[in-house]
Amino acid sequence: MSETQGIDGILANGSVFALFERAAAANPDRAFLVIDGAPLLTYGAMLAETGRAAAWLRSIGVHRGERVLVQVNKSPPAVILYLACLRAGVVFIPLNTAYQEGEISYFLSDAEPALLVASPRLPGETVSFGGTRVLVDAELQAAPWAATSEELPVIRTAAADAAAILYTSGTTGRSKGAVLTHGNLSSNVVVLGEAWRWREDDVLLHALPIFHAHGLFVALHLALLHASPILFHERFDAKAVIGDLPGATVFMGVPTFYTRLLTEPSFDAALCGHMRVFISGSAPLLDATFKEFEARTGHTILERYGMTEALMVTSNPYDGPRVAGSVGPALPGISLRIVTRDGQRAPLGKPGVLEMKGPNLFAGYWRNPEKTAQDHTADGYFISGDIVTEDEAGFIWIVGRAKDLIISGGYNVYPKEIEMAIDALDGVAESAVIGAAHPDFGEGVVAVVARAPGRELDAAEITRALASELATFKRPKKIVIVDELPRNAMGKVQKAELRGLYKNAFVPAPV
Ligand code: MCA
Ligand code: AMP
Repeated sequence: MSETQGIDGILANGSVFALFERAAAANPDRAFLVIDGAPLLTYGAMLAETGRAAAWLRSIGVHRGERVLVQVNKSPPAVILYLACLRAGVVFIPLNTAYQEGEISYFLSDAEPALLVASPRLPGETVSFGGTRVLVDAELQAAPWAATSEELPVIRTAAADAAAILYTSGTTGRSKGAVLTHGNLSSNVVVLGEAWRWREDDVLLHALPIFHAHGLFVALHLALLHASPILFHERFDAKAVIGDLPGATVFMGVPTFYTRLLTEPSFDAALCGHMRVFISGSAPLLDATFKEFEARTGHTILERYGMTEALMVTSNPYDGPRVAGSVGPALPGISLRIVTRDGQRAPLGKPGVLEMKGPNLFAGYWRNPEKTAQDHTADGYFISGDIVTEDEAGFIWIVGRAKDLIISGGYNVYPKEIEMAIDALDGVAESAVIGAAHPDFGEGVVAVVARAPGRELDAAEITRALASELATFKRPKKIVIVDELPRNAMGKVQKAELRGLYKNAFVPAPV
């Protein structure tokens, strides 16, 4: 049966959870989450538990359309909480566990959640925080809905209703919440299931974090859409992944996952013989990684491209050929165009900014109509900020970024945000943050900091000062203190020059 056959009625419910309910109800005895080889929950149990959790949310006063802000480690109860929100029509807002107090205060005031679920080092030690009810992670682990006997049915939502808000930083240095609707999530997962030929007997090895689109909406949703077992890893660990690979058929990761697997001598073709597909995204997959992976395992990694605001946008074909360095053509139903600096459509092979439109496109930035308008064209295309070319076969090649962005290990770091934090420190005149090639993370963050006249600066002290302000992955892995930053005749800081100067900050210079 084609994945789309018969789902029109389900899609009419509006809730993406209705898709998962259909698959789970048809396969109640199939394992849902498997940890260390032990099935923890069946799909039938998942349905019952999310029903109770959704009823519990309502019983504590969290209603449809309200928001739940969540910063907890990846765990089965965290997955149930997410699914319960979808089921109850409550808007789920996951936060990277690396975020620090300074960042979280902002999210709390911006999102105004009805419930905050957080780890104890956060304000969650109290039972309420500025009117927001708080649940600490330890309480979540005890499944507070366990004693609830009622199971809330799947709430009928409109496809245009918000399902989740994902915060993404931006070139202005302030995070903004991308509002993803039930319709966005449903359409994207159905398209991906077909594009990647998901099979009834697939088993997903899931080692991605579940606070970003990749781990939450792509990996988790594809398994849920087909009631496929998930070999559930709380974090990526190359040796643990290798241990579980023989029982899996599908693996998804950021390029760092693949380079780390390749550093393991035991990672070989025999381990991967039964694997159906390895998928990569969130950051550029180097040609060298693609080729080394193929030579070692016989598998060509399937690279795809997406964004928080638009979910998955392009994909290399499942049935090949998968082209190293390209992210493939547009997924079905998604319209792309490439626009040059003067507003014209770029000819084939010529670079321009990628714009996109389709059922995958988010509903706008949370309470930020100005930014929403700024990032869309008059005819409703979203302006990605990625510079791309298209070849004759319709394959997209990402050749640069119009936005000042560093992607480190699959996490986005916006230099502006780091520069603002550094510039606020005593003794700093100004700073410029750039990315440099990094053997593990793809790009690593480098801060070039100019001292104020007559002041001394210490790199270690800057690092310490940033600790409460910035998530670990955003903190510069190298800080260089200088007297002044290079500028052009117009007085603009020359980041290109700095990138050249520090390109070997993390990798040896060629001899
Ligand atoms: C951890 N650290 C990092 C990163 N991760 N630094 C820079 N970049 C990172 N990505 C810090 C740690 O805090 C620690 O700092 C030090 O680096 C070493 O940590 P390590 O133990 O090696 O890290 P890890 O815990 O193994 O994490 C690395 C990781 C992780 C497994 C690659 O970053 C990861 O899971 N990345 C996946 C990101 C992802 O899912 N992106 C999807 C975004 P210290 O030593 O100071 O404590 S969604 C998206 O982009 C779109 C929609 C798309 O297309 O998918
Ligand atoms: P995010 O805001 O976290 O969703 O990150 C989206 C950005 O990640 C895109 O705009 C791209 O710059 C980048 N990205 C995602 N997938 C790929 C890929 N396969 N290759 C290169 N860059 C990618």
